[in-house]
Amino acid sequence: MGYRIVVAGATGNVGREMVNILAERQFPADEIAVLASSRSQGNQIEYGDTGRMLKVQNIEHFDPAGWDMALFAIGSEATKVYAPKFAKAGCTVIDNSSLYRMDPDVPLIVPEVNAAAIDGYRTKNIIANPNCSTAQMVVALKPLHDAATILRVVVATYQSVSGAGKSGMDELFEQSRNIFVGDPAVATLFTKQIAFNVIPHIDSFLDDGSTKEEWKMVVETKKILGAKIKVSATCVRVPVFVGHSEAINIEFEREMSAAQAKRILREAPGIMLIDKHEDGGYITPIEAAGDDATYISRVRDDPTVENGINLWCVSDNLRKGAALNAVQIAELLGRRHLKKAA
Ligand code: 11C
Repeated sequence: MGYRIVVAGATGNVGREMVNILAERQFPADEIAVLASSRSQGNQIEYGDTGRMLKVQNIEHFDPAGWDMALFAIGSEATKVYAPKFAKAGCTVIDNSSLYRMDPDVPLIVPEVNAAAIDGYRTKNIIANPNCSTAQMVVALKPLHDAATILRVVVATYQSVSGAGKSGMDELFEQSRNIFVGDPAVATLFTKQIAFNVIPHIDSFLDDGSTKEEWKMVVETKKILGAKIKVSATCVRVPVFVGHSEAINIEFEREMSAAQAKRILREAPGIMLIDKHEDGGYITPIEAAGDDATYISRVRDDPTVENGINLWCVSDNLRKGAALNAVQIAELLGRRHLKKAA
């Protein structure tokens, strides 16, 4: 017997990827329900490239009783309404929004990194998926932290417009087209022109001058890897459609060289090390888009500190940063707790 699984927000960027990844990974589902707001009710979504069509149901009228788990990609406001309802009905919510991430009664999970923490899900019957920029970073940090204990991380991100949803992708496309034909590049979603530009601002500003995206990288990394790790982040939006990149500087308590780090990263789960010291011997977001791996390149010693390295980390923000991680959590929940499927 397999699972009865729900994807809520199935018509958005992340929800569509969730449906595709469930199909790609042949998730042991007996039944799949795809939900969205009333606007999309009745639309059809293909289950991966299987040819099987799923009809979109209105989340408002959906009864979650009898469903095993629900992957949520509906944003914090809607999650506030529907997650407690689903969880209470016995359907475990795996939530991609930021709403529950810092709730002490909700585990924040990246399966390659802190799988055992999932056992705490029963209190609320909700599991949180981290922010995309945190997810790929902790995949890279975890094996290094195990080897030499990370003291401090300084990260600058280069985040694609798909992190801001389909409208972010549309804005980059329209502005680029307008610039080529001599029309004004109007900024609606982003605060400044994103085409042929970069914007050092993602999410809202906090009192200390940092942004909420930067704050999330700090507090989520601490929740996943341990409160002692110091993180300083600068998050930047770049004119890339899919794939977030990060330049990461790491300081360790014990000895760690670039050569050691490469040996460790080569064997680590979820990571592909592509690091040739030659033109093009590194990974860029265009090459990571559509892939599951977190790519690491440009690993090198940082001679300005005692035990420090620098590295470049790239991943598909819609996959490992969101949908893939959620499906991996569903698989983990199945294996460790629900144990329904063969
Ligand atoms: C971005 N990282 O690139 C954001 C998107 O907290 O889940 C995901 C926001 C979140 O804009």
